[in-house]
Amino acid sequence: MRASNNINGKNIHISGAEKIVKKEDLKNICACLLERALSHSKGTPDFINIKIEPVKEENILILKALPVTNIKTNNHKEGRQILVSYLKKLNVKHIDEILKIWEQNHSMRGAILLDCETLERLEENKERGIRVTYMDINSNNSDDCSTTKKNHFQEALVLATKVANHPNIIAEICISDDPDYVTGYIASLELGYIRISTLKKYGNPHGGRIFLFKGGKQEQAECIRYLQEQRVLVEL
Ligand code: WAQ
Ligand code: MG
Repeated sequence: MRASNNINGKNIHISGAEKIVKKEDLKNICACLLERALSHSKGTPDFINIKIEPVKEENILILKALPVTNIKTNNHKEGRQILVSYLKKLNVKHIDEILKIWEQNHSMRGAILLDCETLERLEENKERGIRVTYMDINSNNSDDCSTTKKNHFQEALVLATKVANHPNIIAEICISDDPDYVTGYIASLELGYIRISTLKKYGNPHGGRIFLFKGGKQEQAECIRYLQEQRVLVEL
């Protein structure tokens, strides 16, 4: 599902969500997604799109959720230092430049895919970014809307697990674009999901994601395909 608002001719993203469910649960899940689109703190959308596609069970990759580490920080500056320390642990170069690129790009629907050696952005559409799709938690619970209610942490863990499991992704860093959600993370297969309690100032409406890529040209295309198309269910 995706919901947006057209403000002065500009398309502003309000809400989006992905589900992989059994056919018999479709009706209920669609109603839940609609409810989610209509109750976002960013406002009432004037456009909602719910797209439904069949998925073959044998095409679904099942992944184990990344292990989670919680780090308490008192303010966003402290959070930033923690983030940098983990990037150093991963031997990432050009950290200042990477953080600048990450912070200068707001209101994208997707993420920046950055070659962390050349600092080249690899998305075809740089305004939109790469949107990771076709993923969900592996759960049987669809009797109510509990699996479609916005749960920043759980959705991020699903996305981060999918992203980190690509062999050419070194790390992901993320901050919500929700003004009142200041917890962010850095994730990688090696580090797991490192949750940093304060990574931006309360009230700041800017956020975004950046995926750090390392590899050759051919691997780039394969990585983009994986991020956008591989069906993934994540076991918590
Ligand atoms: N694929 C790629 N990028 C995305 C996607 C996606 N499916 N969804 C969102 N983004 C990008 C986009 O640029 C958004 O503006 C930005 O990420 C933030 O999205 O453990 O809520 O949905 O509690 O606001 C972190 C959770 C929450 C921390 C992240 O992101 C925790 C969050 P949001
Ligand atoms: Mg958001």
